Order: sequence, then structure tokens, then C-alpha cells
Amino acid sequence: MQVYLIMGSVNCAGKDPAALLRDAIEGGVTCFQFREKGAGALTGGAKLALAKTLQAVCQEHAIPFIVNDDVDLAIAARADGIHVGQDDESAAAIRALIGPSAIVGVSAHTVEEARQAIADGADYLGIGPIYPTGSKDDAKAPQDTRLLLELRAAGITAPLVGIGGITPDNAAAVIAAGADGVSVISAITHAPSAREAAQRLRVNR
Ligand code: TZP
Ligand code: MG
Repeated sequence: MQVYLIMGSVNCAGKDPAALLRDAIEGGVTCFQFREKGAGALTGGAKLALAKTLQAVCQEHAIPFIVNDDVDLAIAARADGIHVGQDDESAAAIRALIGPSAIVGVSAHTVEEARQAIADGADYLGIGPIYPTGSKDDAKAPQDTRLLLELRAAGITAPLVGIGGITPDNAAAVIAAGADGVSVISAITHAPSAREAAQRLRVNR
């Protein structure tokens, strides 16, 4: 999860999600999360169909396909993993549903939340928002790289992925603060070229 793209149809602004994802993977994206959320998001069969289409692109390129929040979809699609927030079920409960080999990611905003998620069996943690983001309506206040630094200072060695307002220009600071990878929505989905944006994130991180 060095360059971790998060995306749903809502983020694609009229572009074809599968083409955008293919382009981004060819540029260097190493992990993908299907996050079908927000105004106009697909539901039901249309959501499952898009999930399967994007999963096939991930499989062609041998990168993990992770589903945001929706455990039923993750199971139905046989996703490689699931990413949940603090308002969702615990990593342990999710793993009991999805199986022992699935990747389980958890968003954490404090050292305590991070420790709990790791104790519950999370494989990696999403840490953010690092910088201001326009991609999540209910995003918490940005913390800059403070929590990443705190987590590493506290001796936490779990894989950490920064999120929120990350671009090719600030990705290196996120890695320098202790993140293993950077996750982005708009830096890739809103870029004139998804491939070039992914390439720049890969090089600059
Ligand atoms: N969680 C915290 S910030 C965020 C999510 C899903 C949105 C990140 O999007 P962007 O466009 O990379 O700031
Ligand atoms: Mg959630």
C-alpha cells in the first residue's frame, strides 16, 4: 500500500472509473479501495457491478482490491480486504465475518484508537486527515503529520497509511513522518492524467 488509491464513481467526475483505475495502476498505484459514498453514490446491484468491474482491473494487475465499510459487498465480491472507520464494527468482528486471510484496515485518529485497532487484529491503519480535504464531507480537522509522529514515537510498528489532502508535492513529508504509504482520492482522480499523478506520488513518496 505504498500508493493507495481510494475511489468511487462519485469521485470520477464523468470519467470512466475502470479506465481511470487502469491508468492509475499503470502509473504506480499499489493498492485500491472501492469507496462508493456521498451524494449520487451507487447502491445495490449497480454498486456490486461497479465493484466487480474495478476488482477485475485490480486482478489483471495483481493489486489488492479493498472495499470501504460494506462487509456484505466485500464478502459477496470476495474482496481482498475491507477498510472500516471508528463507527463501524471492530476489526475482530469484521475479520470473523470476512475470514482470516482478508486484509482489514482501520481508520484511527488517536494513539488509543490505533492501539485498540491493532489489538483487534487490524493489518494496517489509515491516519488522517493529514491535510485539508475536499473529498470527505464529515472529515475531522486536519492534524498534519502530528499523529504519525506520535504513533511511531509510541513504538507502534504497524503499517500506517496517511490520508487527506496528500499530493505529489507533500507525500514525502507524510512518509518522512513515519507512514509506509500515502492514500489519495483527488490527487489522482482529479488530475489531468491519473497515470502521471500516480507516477509522481510513487517517485516523491
Ligand atoms: N478519510 C479521511 S480524509 C479522506 C478520507 C476518505 C478523503 C481523502 O481524499 P483526498 O482527495 O485525497 O483529500
Ligand atoms: Mg466507515
